[in-house]
Amino acid sequence: MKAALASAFALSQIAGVVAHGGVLSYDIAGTTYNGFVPYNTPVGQSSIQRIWNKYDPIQDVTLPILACNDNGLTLDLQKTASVAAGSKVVAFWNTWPHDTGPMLAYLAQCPGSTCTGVDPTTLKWFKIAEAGLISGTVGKGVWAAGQMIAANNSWTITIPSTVPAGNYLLRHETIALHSMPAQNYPECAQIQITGSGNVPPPASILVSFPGAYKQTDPGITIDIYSNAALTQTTYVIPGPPVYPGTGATTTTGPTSTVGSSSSSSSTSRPATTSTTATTTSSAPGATQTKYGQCGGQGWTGPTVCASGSTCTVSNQYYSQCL
Ligand SMILES: *[C@@H]1O[C@H](CO)[C@@H](O)[C@H](O)[C@H]1NC(C)=O
Ligand SMILES: [Cu+2]
Repeated sequence: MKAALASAFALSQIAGVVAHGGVLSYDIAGTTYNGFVPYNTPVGQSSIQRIWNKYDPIQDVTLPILACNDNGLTLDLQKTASVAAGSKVVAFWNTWPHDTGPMLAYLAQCPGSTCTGVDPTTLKWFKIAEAGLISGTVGKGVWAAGQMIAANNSWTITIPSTVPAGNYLLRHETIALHSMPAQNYPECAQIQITGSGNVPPPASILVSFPGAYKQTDPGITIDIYSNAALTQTTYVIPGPPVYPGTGATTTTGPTSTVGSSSSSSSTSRPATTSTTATTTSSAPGATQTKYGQCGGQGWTGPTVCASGSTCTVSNQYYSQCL
C-alpha cells in the first residue's frame, strides 16, 4: 500500500500534475456554502455548485467544459443560494499552487424560474470582476492569483448592485500561466439575485463559453518565461469588458493597459488599487478610453471618446466607446 502510494506520487510528479484544483466552498453575504466534492459520485451530494469531476485544468478554450468545468451539470440535490445584489461573495480554493495568472468572475442569467437543468453553454455571460497583473512584470510580477493564495486561497467579489434580479450562474475562473497553453480552471454556482437592479448587461459585452476566448488570445498565449516578459508590464485579461454597473471590479497594475476598463470599476482589494489604473475619471472634459462607458441614463462621466473610438448607444442605460 505504501509502495503503491509512493509510486503513484512519483508518477504524478513526472506528469507534472501534482496539484491543481478549484473552488471548494463559498461565503455568500456571510453564509457558508459547500461546493461539489470532485472525484466523488454526484449521487447524494447537495450543493449550490455545479458538478465538476476533477482538479485538472482545461487547456483548450474551445471545449464545452470551459463553461462550468467537467461536466457542469446540475445535481439531483442541486441547491441555489439567494443573494441580494450588492452582496459580497468569497470563493475558497484548495491550497492553490499557481501564483501566476488572472482571476475572473462572470454571471449568466438563466431563462425561466431556475438555473437547475440549464446547459451553461447555451447561456450569455457577462464579466463582473477581473484582476490580472497587479504589479511588476509579466515574468516577475505579482498576479491576482498570487493575491488569492495570500488571502487564504480566497477571492472576494461583489455582485453588482445594479444587476437585475433573477436566476444566474456565477462562474469563477482562474487562469494559470506557468504552462503553455494556459490552464483555465472554471467552476459555477447557482444563485438567485434579489434586489432592484435595473442595468441589464449591454449586448455588446455578452459572451458564450466556449466562444469568449480564443486559443490565440494574448492572455492565453503569453509566455511568462520569455525574455520579453522580463520587461513587459501589461497583461491583457481574456474575455469581454467588465459589466458597467455599480460594484463590478477591475484590478490592474499601475502601467497596465487592459482594454476592459469600466468607468464604474473599483477594487475589492484596496491595498492594490492603483490611482493610475485604467479606470476613468468623471472630471468634466475627460476623455473616455476605448470600451469604456460614455453615456446612458444616469451617466455623469465623460461623454467624449478617445480618438479612434466612437460613442455608440447600446441601450438606454449604456453607451460605449467602440
Ligand atoms: C480560510 O479558508 C477556509 C476555507 O478554505 C475557511 O474555512 C476559513 O474560515 C478561512 N480562514 C479565514 C481566517 O478566513
Ligand atoms: Cu495545477
